[in-house]
Amino acid sequence: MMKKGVFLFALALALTFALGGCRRSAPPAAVEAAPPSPQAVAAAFQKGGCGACHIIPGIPTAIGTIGPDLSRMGEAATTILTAKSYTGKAKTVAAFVRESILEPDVFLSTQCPGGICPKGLMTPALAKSLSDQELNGIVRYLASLPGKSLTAPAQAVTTTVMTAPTLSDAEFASIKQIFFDRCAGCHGTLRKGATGPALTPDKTQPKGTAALAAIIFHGTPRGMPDWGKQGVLTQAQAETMARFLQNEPPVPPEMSLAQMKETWKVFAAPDKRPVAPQHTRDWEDFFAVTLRDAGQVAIIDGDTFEVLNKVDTGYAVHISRMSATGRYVYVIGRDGRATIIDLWLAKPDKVAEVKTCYDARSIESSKYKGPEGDFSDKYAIIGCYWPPHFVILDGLTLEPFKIVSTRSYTYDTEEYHPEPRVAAIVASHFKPEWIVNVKETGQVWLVNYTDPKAPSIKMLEAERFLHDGGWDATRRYFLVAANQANKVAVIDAQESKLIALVETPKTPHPGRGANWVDPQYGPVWSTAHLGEGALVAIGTDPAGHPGQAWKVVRTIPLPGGGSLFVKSHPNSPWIWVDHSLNSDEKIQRTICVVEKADPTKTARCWEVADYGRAVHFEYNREGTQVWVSVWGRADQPGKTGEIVIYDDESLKEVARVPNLVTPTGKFNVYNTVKDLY
Ligand code: DHE
Repeated sequence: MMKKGVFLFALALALTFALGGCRRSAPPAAVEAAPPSPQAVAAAFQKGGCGACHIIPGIPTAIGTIGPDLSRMGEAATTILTAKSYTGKAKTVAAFVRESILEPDVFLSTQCPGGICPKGLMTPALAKSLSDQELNGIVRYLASLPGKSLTAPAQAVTTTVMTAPTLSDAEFASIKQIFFDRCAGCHGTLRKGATGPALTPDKTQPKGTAALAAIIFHGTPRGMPDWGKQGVLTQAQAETMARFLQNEPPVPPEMSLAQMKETWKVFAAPDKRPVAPQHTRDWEDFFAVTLRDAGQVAIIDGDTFEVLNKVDTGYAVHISRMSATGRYVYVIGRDGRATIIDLWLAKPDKVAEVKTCYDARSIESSKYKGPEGDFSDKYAIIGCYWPPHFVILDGLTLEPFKIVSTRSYTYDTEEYHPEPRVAAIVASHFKPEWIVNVKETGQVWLVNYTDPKAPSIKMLEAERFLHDGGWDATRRYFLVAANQANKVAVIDAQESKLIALVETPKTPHPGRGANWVDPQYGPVWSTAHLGEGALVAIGTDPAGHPGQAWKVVRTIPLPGGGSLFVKSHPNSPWIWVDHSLNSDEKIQRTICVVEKADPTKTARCWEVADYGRAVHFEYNREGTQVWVSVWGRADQPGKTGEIVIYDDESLKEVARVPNLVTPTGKFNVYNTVKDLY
């Protein structure tokens, strides 16, 4: 079956820009008798940008996979017209094709990646840029598929448009920053692609401005956010971004140790800090909560739910991690600014900060205490996206002292990569080692910090593109998502080797995952997925359950894809899962629980709020309450976001911490120190 919904979504936008005014109504208009030339039809497809989202036979650049493959459009239309589920007005195949272009939401195809095409994915505005003749040519051609094919002309069209559109200096400067803030995380600063596809000019120019702008504005079912619909980008900005993407990417500057040190500030030297907590609160049950768009981390008391302080940090803090003792919270901003917060102060506050990169996602502390030394709270490590390197710092002051570049060669093809970004980092409990995941080269580096000025590094070959992951319950095995490969790589931290690559559904995204004991298969670790509504359980007990180890032993269906995080706790009967990036407004704020005792299905799913997206979970120390973020919008008073706290036994709401600005990740001190999830 074919999509009505998406096909010309690219096309639609084109027209928005061109002929904003003139509207056509959908069906009747008969296809004119004289068929347009193949050249004209190919040019019309190109003008509408249809190939950005669809595969269209005869159009070499039409290889998009955001919407349905249109190779059998006419045949599919015939089937749909006779189906009871079709409620549109079309009576003929041509009328159906025409309706699907002009009123794409009348019938939603089931053939988008991940299932039914979301409403609004293809905008009727695209068709406005086409003349009647062009539209009719497209309709006639699609209605004839399969069986016909445009030949040579499409090639000619392609070569004529392969030039980059221009931008003014002001446009370039502002859109470059927006790209860095919003897009570089998935596509790479040099746009070579990772979680999102490559956006180099050879890929973007054939799509053209209209189609690119449509994707940027409306998003895709594969996880590209709908920046326009979210109100983050205007139509004009989407169009400027589309032009920017067709030009060569600018290369940002490097950063030296001297430059890092210029940003280094110590607000309270270690010898000026308290030797015991200055309050009587249970600081091991504090939560560090990212207030994303406020550039702050809130420290919230897990017993009383009081917000003890909102500490100014880097922009859009990505994660917080605890020192081995739990006294310090290490925080990393997307802008590469790291902050250390002392929880023993009467009012928990930052004691040092430094910027070691322009773009970063990970930070970790040294956790090893054993025969090789006590490294508790001694060092910190920051993983950077740009420049592509990691930095080792003093654990108490954040003084940076060692930079290690991750630029190297892809694990499989041994090709040089200029931007291998550092994704998740975890600290081993068995050895004085950090496990550093290098996204683009697909390598896992085991970095020994016994002599951190001269760290020894073992480079394991794993898979691309490494993203996020966590320990199994014994903390011997580290499981990390290679999200583009639809795999989870398993590292044995004790033996220092890769032991498995587990096939998963589309685009695994575990956060740190969830550990639990399956009634049938024993100890398992779970991840959900961005690309598919599925929660899987992977066996993690090679000694006790060798037949199940490093295999997906269970796949539990979810209401939809777009999941970012799962969570559990040894004391909990549940596994919790979100759907934050689902394109459906209701599903994106729906969370589900799966019962460990009956893990064949979700036990309950519900909407957490009537606005925003539900994202990320964290337990209190005892594992009796679960905190869920409602991720609102910083510019919508009353709906900026909040945290909802549930009783983990009854699943009843216990409290809300209201009026927080876009809360995302929440990190309980005790659980983060112990890696309980
Ligand atoms: Fe994250 C973890 C990267 C988008 C919230 N995110 C991680 C980690 C990486 C990463 C590498 C693992 C860190 C570790 O364990 O050391 N995230 C990226 C991206 O590159 C991406 C896809 C795009 C981007 O531009 O950043 C991205 N992440 C998001 C979001 O949009 C989220 C929801 C909100 C935000 O901050 O922008 C988000 N990411 C989080 C959170 C974690 C995380 C809350 C930690 C989960 C945990 O429980 O450990």
